[in-house]
Amino acid sequence: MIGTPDLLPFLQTARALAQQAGDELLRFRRDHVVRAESKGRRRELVTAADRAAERIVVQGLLAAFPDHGVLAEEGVLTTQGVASKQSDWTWIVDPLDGTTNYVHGLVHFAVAIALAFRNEPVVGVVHAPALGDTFFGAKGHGAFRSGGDGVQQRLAVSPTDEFADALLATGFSYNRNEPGRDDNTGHIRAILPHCRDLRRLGSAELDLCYVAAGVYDGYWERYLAPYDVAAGAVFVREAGGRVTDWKGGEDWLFGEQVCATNGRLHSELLQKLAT
Ligand code: LIP
Repeated sequence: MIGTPDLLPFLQTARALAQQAGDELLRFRRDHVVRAESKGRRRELVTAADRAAERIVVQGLLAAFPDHGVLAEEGVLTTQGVASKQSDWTWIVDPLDGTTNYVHGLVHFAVAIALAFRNEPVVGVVHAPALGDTFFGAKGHGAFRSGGDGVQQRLAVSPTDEFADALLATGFSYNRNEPGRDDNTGHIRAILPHCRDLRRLGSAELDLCYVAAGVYDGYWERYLAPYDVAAGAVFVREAGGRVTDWKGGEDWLFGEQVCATNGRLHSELLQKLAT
């Protein structure tokens, strides 16, 4: 259904590993009291489940693709925040996007795996085990949802073209009270009065999936890391939407500013983010 001879094996491996890691997240939360540790800032959490899921994914990727780099959030088998090797191909892994939701017993959390070719994500999988939803896609071949509700769908962004009709989403970074950091409340004041409504579900990767699926018309957030956005961005582009930084440029993967929309509302959302 999807993929070229080049990208299909990558996608298949990523889907299998995301499934295994997602099963581990569910098993862990069923069998243990989840203890959250702070990653420095008190509100920035990590759990043994993040680490167990990352081990499954990274071990699998290193074994399957020894020539590729792996950049993983928790640094369990690799150095944190650093690709394991220099390569044109880098896997970008968030073993548990939405850790706060996971810790508090909410269902919006996901395993996210992307493959970037020269820093451009070209393959993505976002698996939300508690929802039973898997989003997957590859550049040039579309993006899809295999749903826990039994629905298999090709993703397409919404047709909304009036800002007043838009359901938007955002997030709050862990950077909040640090001096000089933008806590997003100014943007919310600039945007909320002009759109239909706003959501904050707590997983950036799932937020991007919902833009790709036409559920949200747009999404913005600051201070995210590549593993929070790489996979979902593949789907938004394949579904006909736009992903940029806040200036409308390409520095959204490492630039800590992401704006994703159905395309029609992109310039208006960027304008509001600039105010
Ligand atoms: C989190 C997100 C959340 C975002 C946070 C954080 P984590 O990722 O996806 O939506 O607002 O800033 O990055 O820490 O759960 O992997």
